[in-house]
Amino acid sequence: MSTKSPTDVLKSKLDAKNFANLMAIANPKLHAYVADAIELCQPDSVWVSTDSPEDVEYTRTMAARLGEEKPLAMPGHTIHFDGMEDQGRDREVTKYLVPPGQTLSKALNQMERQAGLKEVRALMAGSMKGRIMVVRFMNLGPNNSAFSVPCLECTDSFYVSHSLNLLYRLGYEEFKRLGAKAEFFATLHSAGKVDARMTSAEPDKKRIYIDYSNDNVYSVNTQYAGNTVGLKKLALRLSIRKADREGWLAEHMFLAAIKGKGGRKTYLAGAFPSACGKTSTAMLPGETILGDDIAYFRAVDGRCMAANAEAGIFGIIQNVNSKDDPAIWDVLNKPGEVVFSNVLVKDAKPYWLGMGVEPPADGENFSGAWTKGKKDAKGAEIACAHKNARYAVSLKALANCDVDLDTPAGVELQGILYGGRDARAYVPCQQSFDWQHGIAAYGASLETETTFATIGQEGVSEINLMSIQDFVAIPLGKYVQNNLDFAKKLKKVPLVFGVNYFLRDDQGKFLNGMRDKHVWVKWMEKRIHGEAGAAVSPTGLIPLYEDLKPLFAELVGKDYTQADYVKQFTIRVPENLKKIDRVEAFHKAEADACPGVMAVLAAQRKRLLEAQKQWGDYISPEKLPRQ
Ligand code: SPV
Ligand code: MN
Repeated sequence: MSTKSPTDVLKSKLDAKNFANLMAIANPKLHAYVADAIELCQPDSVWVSTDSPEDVEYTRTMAARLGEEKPLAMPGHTIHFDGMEDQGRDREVTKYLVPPGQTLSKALNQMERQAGLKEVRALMAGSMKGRIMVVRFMNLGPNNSAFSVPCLECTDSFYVSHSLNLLYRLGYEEFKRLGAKAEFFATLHSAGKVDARMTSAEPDKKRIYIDYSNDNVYSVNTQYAGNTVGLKKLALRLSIRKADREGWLAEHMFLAAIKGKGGRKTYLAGAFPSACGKTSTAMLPGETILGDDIAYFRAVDGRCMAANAEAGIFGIIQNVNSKDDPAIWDVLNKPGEVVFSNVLVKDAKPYWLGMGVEPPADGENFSGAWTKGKKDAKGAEIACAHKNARYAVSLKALANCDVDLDTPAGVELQGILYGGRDARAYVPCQQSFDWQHGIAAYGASLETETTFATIGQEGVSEINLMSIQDFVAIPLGKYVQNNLDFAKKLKKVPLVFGVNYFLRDDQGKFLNGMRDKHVWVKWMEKRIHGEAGAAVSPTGLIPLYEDLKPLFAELVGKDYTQADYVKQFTIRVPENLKKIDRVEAFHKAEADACPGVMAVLAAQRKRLLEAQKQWGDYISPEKLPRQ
């Protein structure tokens, strides 16, 4: 522990201007935090961003000058590379620091707090020698709103600072306004030792530790934004705890407005695990987007109000092409501020997988100089771009950005949807019988497969409840219970839907087309307004053929046949019974067996068994009674 006061530490490292900018925020806790970060990481100097246009520009300039980003041919576009072993969120080294006497669910990666602090602080000691520490003030949720959560990030990466500018609301003025009242989340990040390409050079010493009892996060020896931009998944973990304390919800959900009859707008939120169709559902042509990753919900006068915690998109850039994702394609192909990461670059142009353009046979990618056929250390061929390559862009740069993105009151939510990666059981789209059924049977039963968005083996089946399991920093059962209880605060409860874009037939062929999701979402919009019927299946209320046929014609240009409908919506009783067994076993063993969930699953099993007795194993939707 230092003998110097925080003010003395700050005075010794900050020049007069930066010192004044920091002190303009009257928050002693914040001063002490920055002083501790300085003493620990020992940067050469400290830069405090005030969010002025010059400061925003300085971040851009420094990211380029230090080689963390390189300019691309298109004005405003840059490329950033992360190291070979730093291409996604790293579950193994991301841990909650649990104080003595507390426990978290078994499914959550955790360690004893003191031991964790000792380990991560030792790795960060002196980590910023020779570098500048950047101090950033940001805000989650719209500024000056009940949703706002002030956040501080100290980092030695101007790429991280640049990402903050694109993805979040600037918060220096908010911090000044709040002064000592700001209860802020704080992230301390250091890229650690870097190589000549400015990528973190010691991946074996990568650690992302969440000291939740203090609302602090440590991140070291990594650059990948999902591990380093504190306001993203690291703050989501802290937000879930804050929401638990204060009686609201922080969710891993997109937020979008769907147009309907007479131009009405209906707001939907949706949870999908990474790489399961979330951004493309939030970006359907003709609709408007408020967010693609993290939403906050609050009950206000009995209504469910929602806001995007973020203000930009850190999106996967695999299979983004002009046909399937026109709005994203547009922004990635015109001048404007975009940071690409881990794509292939040749002649200052970016190339990615599934772009619809033949990539060049050489260039620079996340592995350095790349030529087709290049192998990694294990002998596996390195693709031209990483599957988890990303782009960062401000939502306001999108032509389809919703006008209410920054509205302090948020927007009124009328529906939520949960989508997994379930090859076997759930139909492509259904509505729950009520809120409890939806939360338990769709959200808390969400099955998926691991994808490239996290480091490790792909294609392993797992349960990822509400697609948020990696980020739940309270006991899982408590998190689910909070979701179940939330409806009690509402007079108008949003409808809950389940979608599954990954159902396959017995030959392994997908039963959904890429664009079918637009039909499901428009059907939901009609259900919300009482303009579509439904059949009652054991797992939920399913669409009627006559409502889907015109939607397919209008939105997909497809002649949707009765046979297509039967294939997609046949209830597979044995597969659904097995699904319940898996989900129940998971909740019993790992997720504290929330009683509300167990009761809903038991009732669903009973309905399935009764239906099986009446109609057999595979039930055509035409046989089911109408609502
Ligand atoms: C996800 O993987 O769910 C993301 C990107 O949204 S990350 O920042 O890596 O979490
Ligand atoms: Mn996400």
